[in-house]
Amino acid sequence: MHNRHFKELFRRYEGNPILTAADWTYPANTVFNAGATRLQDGQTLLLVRVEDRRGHSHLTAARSHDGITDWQIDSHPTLAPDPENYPEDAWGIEDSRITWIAELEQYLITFTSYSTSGPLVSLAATKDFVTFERMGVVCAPEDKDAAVFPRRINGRWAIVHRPVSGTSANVWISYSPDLKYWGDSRMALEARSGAWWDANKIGLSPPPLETPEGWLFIYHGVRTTPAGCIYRLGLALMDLDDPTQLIRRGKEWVFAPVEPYERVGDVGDVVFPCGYTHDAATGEIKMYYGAADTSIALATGNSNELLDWLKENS
Ligand code: BMA
Repeated sequence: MHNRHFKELFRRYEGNPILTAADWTYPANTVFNAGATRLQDGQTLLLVRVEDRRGHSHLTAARSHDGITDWQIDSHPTLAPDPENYPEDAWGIEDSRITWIAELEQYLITFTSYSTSGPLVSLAATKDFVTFERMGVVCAPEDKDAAVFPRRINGRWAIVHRPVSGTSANVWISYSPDLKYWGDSRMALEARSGAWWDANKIGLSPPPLETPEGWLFIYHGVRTTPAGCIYRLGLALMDLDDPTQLIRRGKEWVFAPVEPYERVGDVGDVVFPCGYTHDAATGEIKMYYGAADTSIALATGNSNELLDWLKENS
């Protein structure tokens, strides 16, 4: 259902959803909210959140040559909760975000560990998505929606995250000299209030995208309605040298649950991307999003168009 009065910044793949639990190599309730990256061999890798019938999640890799079809799915959990060594994994691990760190020649993966004290942010490193080095808890509960920036900013590593305090949940940035000790935390993007689509609760969706004009944030806003929550996506542009400084923020959402597979599922009315692949030459973004906490769908956009839209709509 397309509304001709609005410019469509993300075009849905006609074969959506691209992955469901029925595609899985072992029993799963749902597959959704996948981190994404393009591997050195050109394949697209999704690190998929797989929820089992206990309600606990783990992460499993799926690889594809075109990033759309013919996914090769690992036959077992690729990164499983490890509550014996990491008690914060007690109720599973969820919602990975993947950042390629050229300086370290490895990927850093943030994910939610669902601890008995609430969700928190864990960090892991990998070179091949086969073996992983767990780097512990980087943000205490309640915190999630985290991603590491792809390079140091003024000599320090930086992470976006979303702490929750009372009824307010805003996007923060913290810094680290060594990827272990994090601090100098500041709020970067504040939820709006009242009737706004992004009132009270927002969070980063995929990792920040570096553009010549600033760090592009695709973030989700959660609107609470008498019928439940609606998860939609908006855009913000942050300063390259100081990503806590907002340059532009879109007024309207740019992507929202519309199609049946986005509106109906275990949690209806949710579009929730945790990753994309970006072609620097053309600007093409393939955005992978969880649909209704049930399946994985694909929508395509262009970073230049997103930046142009922000100029006219912020
Ligand atoms: C958020 C996250 C996501 C989930 C969404 C909708 O808080 O936990 O994993 O997709 O809620 O249920």
